[in-house]
Order: sequence, then C-alpha cells, then structure tokens
Amino acid sequence: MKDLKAIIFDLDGVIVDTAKYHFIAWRKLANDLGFDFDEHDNEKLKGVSRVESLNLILKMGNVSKTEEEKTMLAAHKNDHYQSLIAGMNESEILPGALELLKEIKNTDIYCVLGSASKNARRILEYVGLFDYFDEIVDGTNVSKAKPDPEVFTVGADALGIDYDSVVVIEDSLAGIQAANTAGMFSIGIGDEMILNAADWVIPSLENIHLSDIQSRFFNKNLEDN
Ligand code: B16
Ligand code: MG
Repeated sequence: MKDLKAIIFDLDGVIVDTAKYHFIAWRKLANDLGFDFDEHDNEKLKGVSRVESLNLILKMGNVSKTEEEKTMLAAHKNDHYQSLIAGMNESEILPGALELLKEIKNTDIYCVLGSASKNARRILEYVGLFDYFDEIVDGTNVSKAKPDPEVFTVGADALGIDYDSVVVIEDSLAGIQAANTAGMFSIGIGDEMILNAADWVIPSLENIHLSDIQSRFFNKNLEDN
C-alpha cells in the first residue's frame, strides 16, 4: 500500500486566477496587431506556455511573424503582464487553497508547485505563499509543456519519491493528462465534462480537506491493487 508523499499544485486556476491578467495582456497585444480575441479563445491558453500561447494567438489573427519578432512580442506581452500581476496580494488566493496548504504544512507530506509559468515564483511571493512550498518547478526549469509530465516528474525526482505516491491538483485537461501519464493521482478543479480524465473532479478547493484527498488516494490504490 502506497503512502501519500507529495501534493503538486498547479498555479494558475488552482491557487490563483492569473488567467484574467494573461487575457488583458494578450488581448492588448492582439489589438495592437489589428485583431481581437475573446474570453472563449483565452480558455485555449490555460496551462499553455508563453511561446505556444503567442503562436495560437497569431494563428487566430491570421498573422505571421518571424522568430525574432515573436521573441519581441512575447517579451512585450510579459512586461505588460508583470505590471498587472505586481498588484496581486493574498486576497487573490482562490477559495480553500490557503487552508489546504496550511493543513499540508502540519504534516510530513511535501508540498510542490508544478506550473508552466516563468512568473510563478514572483506570483507566490506577491500572494504570500512562497514559504508553503518544499519544491518549486515552473516554466524556468522544464522544457516540455503539459501534457508532457515533465513539470510534475521533475518535482518528484527532486524529492526522490515514487510517482505513484504523488497527487496532482490541476485545472487544465493537458495537466490532468500529464499527471495520469506519470502515474500520479489526478484531481481536476473545474468542469467535470472537460476534466473527466481526472481521478477526482471538484469545482474548487473550497471545503476540501487533506483527509478527503488522502481517502480518495487510498481508495484508488485499493482498487488498483
Ligand atoms: P508565463 P499554470 C500557465 O500557468 C498559464 O495557465 C498559461 O496561461 C501561461 O501561458 C503559462 O502559465 C505561462 O506563463 O507567461 O508567466 O511564463 O496553469 O501552468 O500555472
Ligand atoms: Mg492551470
């Protein structure tokens, strides 16, 4: 029987909602290039890397750019995004996240961040959650984007723990697929219709306790063995 050794949290959509700031910055960039995109289009960018997001947006606007121009556009968008997130504070922590992080801190279960964002560390600092994490894996230490499991396996490897002793909490389908591929227990935050590949889907972390996660994890292990 496996022990639960670590919980890996995605950042955007699980701990904070930075998608709204990404949207403002990407929309401004699209508008400057002469086209618009809406919140529905923005959904496609969740969990996707910065470069890949830019490629998707340029495709939506039917605009083609050289690699050099793309590097400049991505940097420009990031400057705008960073000025927006600089105003973030603990009031932006999503319901239930802080309570769960506090519960984990009182145990010997590792708390890990697994995010595609290169801004993850500064966001955790802004909202006052940096010290809750034993390990941070973000867009600066991985090269393969979700659904590749690298962003989660790097964290488990750094701690020297087996993948099947890990729980991942994610809001994107690509992230759920990444966790499943790694053999980790996946918890989807959001719509059950979209995240149905997850081992457990919940609307948010509100009122979700560590004991709930532990019992789901153990029951899955019982079924599998
Ligand atoms: P950055 P997550 C992801 O965060 C966002 O969901 C995605 O929209 C963004 O493009 C990506 O981070 C990269 O962010 O431009 O800050 O490096 O959900 O993996 O925590
Ligand atoms: Mg996310």
